[in-house]
Amino acid sequence: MKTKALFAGLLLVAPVLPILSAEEGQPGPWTNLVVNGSFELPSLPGDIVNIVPPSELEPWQTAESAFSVWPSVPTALAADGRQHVEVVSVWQTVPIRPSVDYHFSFYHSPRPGVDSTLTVSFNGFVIRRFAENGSGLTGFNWKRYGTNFLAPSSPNDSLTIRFDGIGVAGNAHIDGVVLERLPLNSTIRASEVEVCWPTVTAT
Ligand SMILES: [Ca+2]
Repeated sequence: MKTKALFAGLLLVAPVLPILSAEEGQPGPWTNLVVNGSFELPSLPGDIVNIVPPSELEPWQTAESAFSVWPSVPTALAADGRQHVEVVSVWQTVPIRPSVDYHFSFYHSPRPGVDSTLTVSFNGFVIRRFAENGSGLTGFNWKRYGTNFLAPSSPNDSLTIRFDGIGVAGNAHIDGVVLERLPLNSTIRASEVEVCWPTVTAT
């Protein structure tokens, strides 16, 4: 209980504590390093599923010939904004710095009526696999996954975040992909952050 109180106090005073300043040319903490993480660009008209050439969603990439961008409609809302994507293969490479703490999160949902699997990997290593069973769903059932991690100390200045989906008649959907540098000094490690950080979930 004392431990909880300590962390709660840390959160309350965090905004006035000195934090690491952004280094020259580096984005500050809480800047989303993922470009177009909510798939809101390009802004697509109407309430139909849009088949979009990969070049229009760069720097997102896919092994497919197009992205499938879904609109938010009253019966099937997006998790963030008004657009989200169905995953066959979707990835983006972002710059990171070694030995720095980051927070990664995204929303995911089965496609209604479809049973599928969603795999998430960092630089080719699978960090999580989700069973996405949309049987019985008439709309999206969004869940948020979040985790903190310490970037490796070895020289590695980029991180490829990749989503892969497998489904018979469609695949899982993602939205609101975020990678942020945590505004903490190096004496606080990920295990402590995970206890006190209010937005970390594992669903
Ligand atoms: Ca969105």
